[in-house]
Amino acid sequence: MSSKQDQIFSQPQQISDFRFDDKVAAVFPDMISRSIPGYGEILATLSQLARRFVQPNSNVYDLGCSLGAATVAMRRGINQDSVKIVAIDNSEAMIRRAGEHLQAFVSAVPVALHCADIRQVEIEDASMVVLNFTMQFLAPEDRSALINKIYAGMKPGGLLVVSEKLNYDQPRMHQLLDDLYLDFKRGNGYSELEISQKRNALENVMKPDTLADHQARFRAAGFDESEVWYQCYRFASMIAVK
Ligand code: GEK
Repeated sequence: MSSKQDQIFSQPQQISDFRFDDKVAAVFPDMISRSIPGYGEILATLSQLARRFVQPNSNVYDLGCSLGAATVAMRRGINQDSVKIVAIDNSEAMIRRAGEHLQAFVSAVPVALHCADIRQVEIEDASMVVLNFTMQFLAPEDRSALINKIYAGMKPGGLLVVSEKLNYDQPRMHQLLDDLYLDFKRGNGYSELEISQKRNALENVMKPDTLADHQARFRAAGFDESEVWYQCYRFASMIAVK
């Protein structure tokens, strides 16, 4: 997916809370691939996981789909009949552009795109559910209810994938992993001004949990098995099976 270069925070500006508006949607593929280590590998692995876990006559959910990159990846891996992907985002700008992106790829698997809040949608007959860097944007007090609802709407053997930025309890480890991450952003061409202005814009909007928080939430919802399958610096992708 090609897109314009992300220069949103390149000039000094009055910083307000980060929003997934039209300006962000227009540069999103560039922004996310330069900001999340392993983003491409994570998408490629979603294809492989979809091939292994998606069941016939089931639904697949991409929650907080942005432009639909995870949907495109999963669609590529699905080899079962009567599967529908439901892709949801509450940013109107993202959903509009996601529709255009999805049309660029041929597939027999239908996709229903909805502009909605993932806290409000029903999850039914799901064999795979993906939250690829979405949960960190929900109010922390709403996260358990979402995972509980997903568990209840999943078929036995269904797979949940949750990718997130993490916090660490040990201050020195947190600082080191954060420093390594900032070097990754510098290496991808972001200036000190861009890095610090984006950080300020995200401060009230993105609230990472620790790995232990995520694991406890999975367990409390009923997932007996969960594991981290990918981690780089402060970014991880976790899987849980019902
Ligand atoms: C990808 N998964 O490319 N309801 C619906 N959508 C929401 C909500 C909510 N309550 N809160 C935030 N979002 C994508 C990347 S981006 C990650 C996901 C990032 C949406 C928000 O509008 C945005 O599109 C997305 O979650 C997070 O694999 O930008 O770091």
